[in-house]
Amino acid sequence: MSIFDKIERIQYKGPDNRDPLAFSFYNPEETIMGTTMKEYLRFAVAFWHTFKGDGLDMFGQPTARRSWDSVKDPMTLAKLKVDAAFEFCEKLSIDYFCFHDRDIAPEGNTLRQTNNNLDEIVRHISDHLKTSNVGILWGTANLFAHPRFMHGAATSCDADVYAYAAAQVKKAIEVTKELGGKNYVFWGGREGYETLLNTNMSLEIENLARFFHMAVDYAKEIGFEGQFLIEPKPMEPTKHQYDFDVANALSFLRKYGLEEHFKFNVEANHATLAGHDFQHELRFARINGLLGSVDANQGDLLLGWDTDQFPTDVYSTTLGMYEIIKNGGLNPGGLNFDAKVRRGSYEEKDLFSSHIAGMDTFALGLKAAAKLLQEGTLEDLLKERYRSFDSGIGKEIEEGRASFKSLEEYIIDKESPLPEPSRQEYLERLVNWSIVSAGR
Ligand code: XUL
Ligand code: CO
Repeated sequence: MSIFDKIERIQYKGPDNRDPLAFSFYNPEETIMGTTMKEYLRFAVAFWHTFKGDGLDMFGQPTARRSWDSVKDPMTLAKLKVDAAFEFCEKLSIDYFCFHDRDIAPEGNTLRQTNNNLDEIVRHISDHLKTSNVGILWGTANLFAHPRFMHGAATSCDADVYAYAAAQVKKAIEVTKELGGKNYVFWGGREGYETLLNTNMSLEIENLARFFHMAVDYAKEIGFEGQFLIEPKPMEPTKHQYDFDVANALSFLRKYGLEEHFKFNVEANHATLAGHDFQHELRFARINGLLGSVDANQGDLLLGWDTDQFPTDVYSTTLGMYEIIKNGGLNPGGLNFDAKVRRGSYEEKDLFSSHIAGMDTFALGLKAAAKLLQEGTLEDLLKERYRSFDSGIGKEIEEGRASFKSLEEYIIDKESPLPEPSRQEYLERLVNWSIVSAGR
């Protein structure tokens, strides 16, 4: 039985293609710098946006028209959406999807009933996994939608809510393991505060660290070998979220002895909300050996909230893929489209063409980044810029042999130094060149 029966399997038609339902740049088996595009990009669909999103916003009603709209029974609907997810991924040649526990199965009256619902849907997913190439990139727990989490989950002021969250994550890790999930994500949706006037910040942060330690211990106990990922975001829905950005979350991980158990899931729109660009967050995670996975989307810089748009800005994906290539790829992570179609793009066809737009934009970004690396000018100029650290006094500094006294002695009678120009405009032109050249 087919759900998207009007859509055929999406084909690659080359750079001149204008068909919204065909790829212009994403050619899965094409090799870029010795690796297939498919392996570099490792795309995933976000179950919540694509199969749960209905176009509802703060000002207006749902707009989406879906073939499952007439199905009312929650469990029948849940199974149908799983069928839809597999068909959707297969038609797009996307090998993974990501889910929150509550995306895939409805809640019951108690956690036990909810877990039973979840188990039934997990069995349904497992049946699909037997015959499909599609798998799970990561699972996670929704600890932000239900009213019980209004003051947070692992940072709640209420110990029963904390216990509920722990039990929920325990189950979500089990389920992710059962489905062969490659990673498990922690996004601290409401792990922050609205006002410091009622917030015991130190207790909340310490409780969060204890929560993560319990998760690490439990994963070890049940033999879950997937990578744990923290997904930083500075705010929204809270005024301030504790995992503000990669740098902030890294210092938290280090302070509480958690660094070796986690990597980062960097989301483009979260980076810009934190006042960084996408590349900054990727770079900071990468140079610390902690770039694990990516939530591929983009924001609108003029709107300034988490708009979760499909990534169509090639400049940003080029610089993003530059970091990802230098990271040696993302495996076992990938590029999850944590992105939703605009409210006006309400047809099922738009679900396909938006993913194609995102995939093509990342594929072109990958090709452009590879051009930049292979052409080499950027790397050469970078090396050149820091060459004073390759010998003499610079080498002494780099090797930790310098002191304030030795540096003073070295410089005191010299003429004032003048570093070389930055050549930023030329470098930006090189990025333009790489994009144009990759698009040919
Ligand atoms: C919210 C967000 C989440 C996480 C998973 O901004 O990005 O969807 O990716 O909980
Ligand atoms: Co996300």
